[in-house]
Amino acid sequence: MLTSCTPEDVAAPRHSAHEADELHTGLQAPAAWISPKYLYDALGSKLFEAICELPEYYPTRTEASIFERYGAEIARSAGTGATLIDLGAGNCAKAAALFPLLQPAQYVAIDISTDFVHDALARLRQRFPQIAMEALGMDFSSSFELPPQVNAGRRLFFYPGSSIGNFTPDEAQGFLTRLRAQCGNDGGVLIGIDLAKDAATLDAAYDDALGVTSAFNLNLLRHVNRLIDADFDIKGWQHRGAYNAAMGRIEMHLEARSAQTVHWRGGERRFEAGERIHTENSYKYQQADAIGLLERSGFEATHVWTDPQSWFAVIHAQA
Ligand code: AVI
Repeated sequence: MLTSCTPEDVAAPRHSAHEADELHTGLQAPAAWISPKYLYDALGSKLFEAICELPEYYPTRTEASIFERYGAEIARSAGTGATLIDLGAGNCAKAAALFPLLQPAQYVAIDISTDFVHDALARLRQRFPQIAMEALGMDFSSSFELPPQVNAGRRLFFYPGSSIGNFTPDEAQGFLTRLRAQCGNDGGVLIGIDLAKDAATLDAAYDDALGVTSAFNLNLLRHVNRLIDADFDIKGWQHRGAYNAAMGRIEMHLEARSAQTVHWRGGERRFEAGERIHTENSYKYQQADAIGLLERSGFEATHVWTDPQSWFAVIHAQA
């Protein structure tokens, strides 16, 4: 449902000086960029939920089919009774589907979209009153300090949906190394990673016929307008999403439909017609490279499960 209006949509702009600096730097760069984290305001999170329902967007349903088919084996490998820490929890649906198998002692849902994750957890508490739960609104991509509300017991990080693909491989290794440091000696990670496949399938997944991914990408400009008082005219931009085979990644860009000058608090920039702002990468891994990435980050990959077409991998890796 895309119709509800949350406080985040109508409240005064909220931003930190760091965010304003980061946005300013990206917008002034010769090849302009905006971090993909700005895709996720309240509406962006709902649009991403809608993307996950699209026939073209295979990752969500392929990953779900792996959990459905191998759930019992996954639970045997990952163990029960851990503190389950869901990174980028969104609507918490993926983790909730695993509760009966993993039986977590505590569930910690972390997401950059604070209101969205708090609302999702409030609903989940009613369904699973026996599980202790915490919602944390934080950006865990650059630093990683878990607050004291997170239990000291064995930690199982849950990082589904191939969100790891939104980092460059170097950033991904840095992130997983920080995660490893939070695992102690007995923790681990259950991670979903999208695998390399034909370009036509990938292109369709990131440029769908209904235009939901286009709306998701363009909504980032709406979010930026709110954060730094920018005057992006949404209708003056178009979505571009396609596989870059040389880089092994999907790239999303926003392309100016005509020459225009955009102003924001503390800066301005002229964009020529056809000029682009790079908004997201989504790396697609070979299975062996995904395992190598985990092992270079200090994990031992204990099990890999894939679908019959080998489009997606779920990996349990131990500290
Ligand atoms: C969240 N992340 C893994 C998604 C992806 O596939 O890279 C974000 C997304 N961007 C466009 N469609 C979905």
